[in-house]
Amino acid sequence: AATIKWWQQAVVYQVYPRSFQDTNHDGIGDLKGITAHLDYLQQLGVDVIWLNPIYRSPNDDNGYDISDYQQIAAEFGTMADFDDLLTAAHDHGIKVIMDLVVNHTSDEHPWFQQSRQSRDNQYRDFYFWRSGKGADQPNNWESAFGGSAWTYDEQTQQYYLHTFSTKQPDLNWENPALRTAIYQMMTWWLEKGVDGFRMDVINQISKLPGLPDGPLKPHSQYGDARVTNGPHVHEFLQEMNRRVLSRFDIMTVGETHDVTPADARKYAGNDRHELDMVFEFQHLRLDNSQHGFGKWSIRKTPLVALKQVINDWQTGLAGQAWNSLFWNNHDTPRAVSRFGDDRPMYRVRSAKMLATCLHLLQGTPYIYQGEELGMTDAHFTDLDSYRDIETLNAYRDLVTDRHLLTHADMMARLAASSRDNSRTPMQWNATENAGFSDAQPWIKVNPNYQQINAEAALADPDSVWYYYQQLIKLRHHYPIVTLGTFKLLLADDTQVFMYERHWQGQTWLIACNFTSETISRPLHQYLTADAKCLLSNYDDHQTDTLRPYEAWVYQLA
Ligand code: ISL
Ligand code: CA
Repeated sequence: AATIKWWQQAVVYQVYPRSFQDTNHDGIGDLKGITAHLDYLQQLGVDVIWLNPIYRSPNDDNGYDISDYQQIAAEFGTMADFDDLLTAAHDHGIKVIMDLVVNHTSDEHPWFQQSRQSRDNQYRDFYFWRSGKGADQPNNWESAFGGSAWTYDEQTQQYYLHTFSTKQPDLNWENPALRTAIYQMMTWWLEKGVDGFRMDVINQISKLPGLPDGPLKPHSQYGDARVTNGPHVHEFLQEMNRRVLSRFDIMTVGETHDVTPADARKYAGNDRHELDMVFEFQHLRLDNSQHGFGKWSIRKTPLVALKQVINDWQTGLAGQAWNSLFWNNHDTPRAVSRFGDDRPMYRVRSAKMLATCLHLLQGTPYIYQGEELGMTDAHFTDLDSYRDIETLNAYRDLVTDRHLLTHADMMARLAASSRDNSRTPMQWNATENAGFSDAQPWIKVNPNYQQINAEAALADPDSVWYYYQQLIKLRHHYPIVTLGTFKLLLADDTQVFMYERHWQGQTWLIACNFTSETISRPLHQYLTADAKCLLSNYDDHQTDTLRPYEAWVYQLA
């Protein structure tokens, strides 16, 4: 029998520190604020927290531009605060994984400061420096956040590569000295006792030698090895595993934005000695990939396509690699607003339905802070409310500079897709600023905090919160949730997501109505006479009728 690895049975809770809890009255969440809520997380039942970057950073991209990997950002606290958090988390039975951002640093990192000094500086080759082609940049690549992926530096009269903002120069992993420096830094954190890493855009660390021209955005063209899933990426990860990861009992999850199940079997295959699992984004791209403005195009995710993608991943990794499961994170809209229905009459019901659907798949589920409350998108209506560099750059590009969209049109698109939708402060209670801070928060609190907050959720046995607690308990109690194989049913049904799990002669049946309609299906034929309902978001059950956003889980045998 397969032994279960701890991270296969774990539920991870993602903390976005900037928006979790402020304790020192500056409107910015901090490490002490996370420590203060460990009881809450323990009560919810999560096993691991993943912290978004907390390192020293000029915050051009909210901490994804790191200027010192071994210092804590001053606004988040001190290294002593971090040590306290780690110890307290472990005392609560909660592990802590860190965000590892090693595709790029900040341009204020000492390595880059050195690198830009002269063409023969010993750190020059830590980054990609190239001469222009005549008056042009070295190649035609565009940055993920708009504009050229190259910035000219007067000092040495060459360009440096940045696949994200100008303040995020890409590191050159071809250089063994760079790799060793990264491994030393990782080892330092692991020796401190952290329990693993979430690796930012880790499938971008190998660039195609020669950095050739091609489609403008090499990082968002699937299969384009100029930047993504490049020729040496597996070699680098196997080396990292050998020199660092394999020496510790940790979990690793790679953020890999353009991968298929076949790619994932390489990054996270059982016998590959690379990573434990990856985040894939195919299921989050179904509502925008077909249209002219990329992520700024809005449509409802078609359920049949969503089921097909999830089926591909569930079956494609079974027995060979391991899935991560998530509906949302700090880069996406919130699950209930995007895949469910955030209107008051359906919010709770649809949030529970989505949780049911996701948590009973095979893989490790990730809960993004506030998801357990059914928090909704910010739906900001004025540009001043936005903070995110991607959002502000896109507005400037599409509205101000190129006049491709009107202000009103763009505001509607931002309200649907901006990364700030999920970055508003955690809603703890109904007091001012949702109990997040007694100073003005760095980004506006969602005004619905009066109704949607942790205190209210904990006082209501029917809340989304208690439903998540039950799902986590199911996972911890029944091995079938971790080990069972997945079988999709009703693949062509446009309204119902239904699947079975099978393990050692046992079968579970999970049914979810993704719509606000009451629908009839002859579901009794899938159930046995003695089937037992383990969980549902309605109190009573009529098996051939699914009410709006109804979800249930039956144990058949
Ligand atoms: O956010 C996105 C688009 O809206 C994604 O394409 C995102 O840029 C990509 O998944 C990489 O994200 C990660 O690295 C970025 C950082 O801005 C994101 O917050 C991080 O999750 C650069 O470090
Ligand atoms: Ca603070």
